[in-house]
Amino acid sequence: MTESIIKLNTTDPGDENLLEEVINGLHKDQKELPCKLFYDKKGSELFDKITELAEYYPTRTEIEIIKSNIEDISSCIGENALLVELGSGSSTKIRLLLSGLKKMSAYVPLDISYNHLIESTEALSKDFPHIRIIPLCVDYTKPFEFPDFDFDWEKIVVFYPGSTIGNFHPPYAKKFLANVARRTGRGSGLLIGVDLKKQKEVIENAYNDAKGITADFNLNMLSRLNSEIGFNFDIDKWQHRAVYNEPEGRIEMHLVSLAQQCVSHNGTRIYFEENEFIITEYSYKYTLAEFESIVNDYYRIDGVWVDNNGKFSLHYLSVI
Ligand code: AVJ
Repeated sequence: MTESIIKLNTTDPGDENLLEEVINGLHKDQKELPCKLFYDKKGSELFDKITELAEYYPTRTEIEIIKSNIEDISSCIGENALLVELGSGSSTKIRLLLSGLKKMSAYVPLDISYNHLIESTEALSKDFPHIRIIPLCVDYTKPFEFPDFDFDWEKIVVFYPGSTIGNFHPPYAKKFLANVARRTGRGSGLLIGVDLKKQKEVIENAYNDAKGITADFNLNMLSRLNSEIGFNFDIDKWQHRAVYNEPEGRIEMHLVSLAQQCVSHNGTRIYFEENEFIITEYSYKYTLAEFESIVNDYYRIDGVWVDNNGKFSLHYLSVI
């Protein structure tokens, strides 16, 4: 019998530049806050709830795609892969992969939220005691080091589900995926989920759910600024809004100021007009051709899977 190998030797690196990033964002003409701020423990829990909402089609659809194509996906990935997940999001997807893949070398989830990472990893290790799990608490958009793995693996396969790539402005998405290719090396794989362009109403509903969970998720960012870095946002004076910017092909999440107001931090005051808004997130949608054009300098496309309604896509790319 194989031992359960889960190494909890990762630590919470914190985020030293967060305050600076926040202050800079709030001093721009168009005020903005970084979307990574969504994911504290509460935010990660709210996001888990979002993935189960009737209106939020991406998670459910991607799960469907994985289920219906698990054999093809598995043969793309091959045996003895070191599976690295960027963001340890919905555990349903990774569970499907861990159950469906051929023999694997290890699963390495990377996540910015320490508590979320440890909790989800512990749950996973109970159900997959024979799989080596090595969680790493890092901001994967910044340079970081993999530990020295003292075991064999055939190739690195990066799993980047959920269309999180949509958070990047497309030229930056291209750069980011080029970095992933450079860091993992020729022959490595990238299994990536990408949300597709579609009717405006369908997209907008996904980010304006009837239960108001997405609103709580968006507003949680302000509570977090209050509790963690000493701002004094009056949460009742802010409203969630999500609009699809069709020419740009992106959902925009806004926090709208319901009054003329002022927020302060250590003597720095920031003024907001009534109806002025802070941009908290962009979520870009692609056509298959658009996505292909941002990856084909660095990757060969080995597989593209789409659901029957053409809502969402999953791609297996090999680094060239
Ligand atoms: C995690 C970035 C893929 O853009 O759909 C969900 C985040 N924001 N509802 C998305 C999100 C509001 C989500 N991603």
